[in-house]
Amino acid sequence: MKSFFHVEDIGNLDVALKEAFEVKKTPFAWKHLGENKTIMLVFFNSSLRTRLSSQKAAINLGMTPIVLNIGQDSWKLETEMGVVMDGDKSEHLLEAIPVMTNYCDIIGIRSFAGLIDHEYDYNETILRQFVEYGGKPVISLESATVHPCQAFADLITIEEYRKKQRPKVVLTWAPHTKALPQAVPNSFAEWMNAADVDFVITHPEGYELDPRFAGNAHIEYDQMEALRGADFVYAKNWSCPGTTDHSQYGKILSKDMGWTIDAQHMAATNNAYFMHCLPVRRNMIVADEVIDSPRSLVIPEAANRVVSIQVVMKRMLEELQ
Ligand code: AN0
Ligand code: CP
Repeated sequence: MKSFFHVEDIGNLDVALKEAFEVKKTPFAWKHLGENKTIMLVFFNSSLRTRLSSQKAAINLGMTPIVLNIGQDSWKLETEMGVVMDGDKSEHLLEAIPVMTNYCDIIGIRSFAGLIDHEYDYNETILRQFVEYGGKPVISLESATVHPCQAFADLITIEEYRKKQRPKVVLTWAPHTKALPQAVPNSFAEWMNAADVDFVITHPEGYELDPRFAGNAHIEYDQMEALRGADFVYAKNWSCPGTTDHSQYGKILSKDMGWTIDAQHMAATNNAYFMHCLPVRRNMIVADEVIDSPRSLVIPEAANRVVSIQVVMKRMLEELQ
């Protein structure tokens, strides 16, 4: 695996899930793979789960993680091409990338969408430079349009808790005070479309995800209708993807608190499990009564973040042997 951005990068999902459960059962069985190997984890943005789960997974595999927080520990990096660097950015990505990749065998990068320029974000302009100029395997730790480690962990969680062969999984938009990226819903949709589930997306009009990710998923604008009979409810806020009108990209079109997942919403489901990638704003995205209920999977879901990224690192290390 040269890079990990999309569901295709992991290959057959049944094989990947089987491997995930082996990794979960015996996390230290591949400790030899990481001997004398280093992973660089570069964060342009905040993180709790991703930074900790990726360090833990690397340690489980016998690999040494180095974490760099851009702009705090490092120089501020210029990411635009051809600019006169007379501002507060001391170093350009063009030098920083090959320097960083010289010090490691695998590199993971967190770089959120700027939510200003649709084309810049949807071309994955920053991560593509790491692929192009770094020459080392690249893992997206949430980049402009995708969060594959999260979506893989979500799939593992659904596989663990499903009671039927083909569960109904509903991705629902929920309100938030800030404009958030589409990376989590994009990847979740991409992975659910590839999995054996009955997948429905619900959101207010204007929040249509890019068709590259939404695929053939059923879109239902009536949230209560979408939730009817659901086995898993996956809540997430995202800002306007600007799919048909790029001028709307990154805007907040609704703060409708009627979309917050509360007990009344869950009553429409088939006693569904509640999922969210975290961090979550309580009583905006989800009511306390739901996230605190025994049907909430947010903690096991976060625990599976170690498993998903460990499978990815393991496969990359196997190719480096
Ligand atoms: C980020 C997002 O929505 O993409 C990270 C989620 C894993 N969330 C926030 O910034 C709150
Ligand atoms: N779910 C997730 O990626 O969490 P962090 O932003 O804390 O890493």
